[in-house]
Amino acid sequence: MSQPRKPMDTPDTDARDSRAQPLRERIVLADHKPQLERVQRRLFLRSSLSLGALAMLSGCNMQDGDSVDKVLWAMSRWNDRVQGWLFNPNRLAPTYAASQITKPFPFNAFYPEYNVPEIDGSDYALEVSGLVADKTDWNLARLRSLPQTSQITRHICIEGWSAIGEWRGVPFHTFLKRIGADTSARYVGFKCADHYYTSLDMATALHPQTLLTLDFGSEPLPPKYGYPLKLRVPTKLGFKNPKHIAAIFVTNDYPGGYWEDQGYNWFSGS
Ligand SMILES: Nc1nc2c(c(=O)[nH]1)N[C@H]1C(S)=C(S)[C@@H](COP(=O)(O)O)O[C@H]1N2
Ligand SMILES: [Mo]
Repeated sequence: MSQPRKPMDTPDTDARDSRAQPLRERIVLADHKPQLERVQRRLFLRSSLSLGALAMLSGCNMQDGDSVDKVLWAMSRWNDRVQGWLFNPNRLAPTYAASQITKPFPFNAFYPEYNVPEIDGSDYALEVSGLVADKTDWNLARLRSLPQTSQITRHICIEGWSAIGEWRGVPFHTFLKRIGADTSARYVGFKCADHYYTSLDMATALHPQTLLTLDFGSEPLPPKYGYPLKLRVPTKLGFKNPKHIAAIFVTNDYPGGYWEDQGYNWFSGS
């Protein structure tokens, strides 16, 4: 960036002096919306960033021996914030006809299908914690007593496949309101029975199509597709759709995720 302006364009000296601070504190985008909009405009107008700008935006100084990985990871976190501003959280994902459903629907997890967890629905209890008023557990009967809705949407996996499926369950915003979640909090985190974990921004958690899913088609979720409970998030990539959910928590502390912590872009959606 040739003409430095604060805060994204903080002059080089500042960028160097502040390197010890956490990225979050140096790039306080939320508090600098007008400046962010200027940066966005420039990013759209220009097809590429200079190395200096990349260093400044990411908080990494590659001359100091930062790895490309570290820089890209920092850029990815920065990109999350930009995307959060760019995309309207109420934009709907496309829906499809029953005739378009993919059969058989693919299985995916960080382990092979023969290691899918076996969960006994009769003593299942979903834990709820963090910034919520009502922390009582939820068994399956109680989850099924809430209003249910169906959707046919496309699941897109970062590994290069996609498939259309039908899921049924409780709109997640209904559930969050029911447990008295603080919807001004930043994140909703998920812990799964197979030790997978992920998290969503609150806007996506409240999105009208985000579904706390109990059924796949007209049947309870088969084990491989996340029995007894998964979150279907059609506005996000597949890895942000946790299966076998054991616990849900509302928090202001960035919870990360299994793939996110290995460098996948946290926002990963539209
Ligand atoms: N608990 C859990 N949830 C998970 C995963 C996992 O390994 N464990 N993998 C994610 C990924 S990368 C994908 S693509 C989808 C696959 O869901 P499916 O088996 O229903 O197609 O689940 C997501 N949710
Ligand atoms: Mo995936």
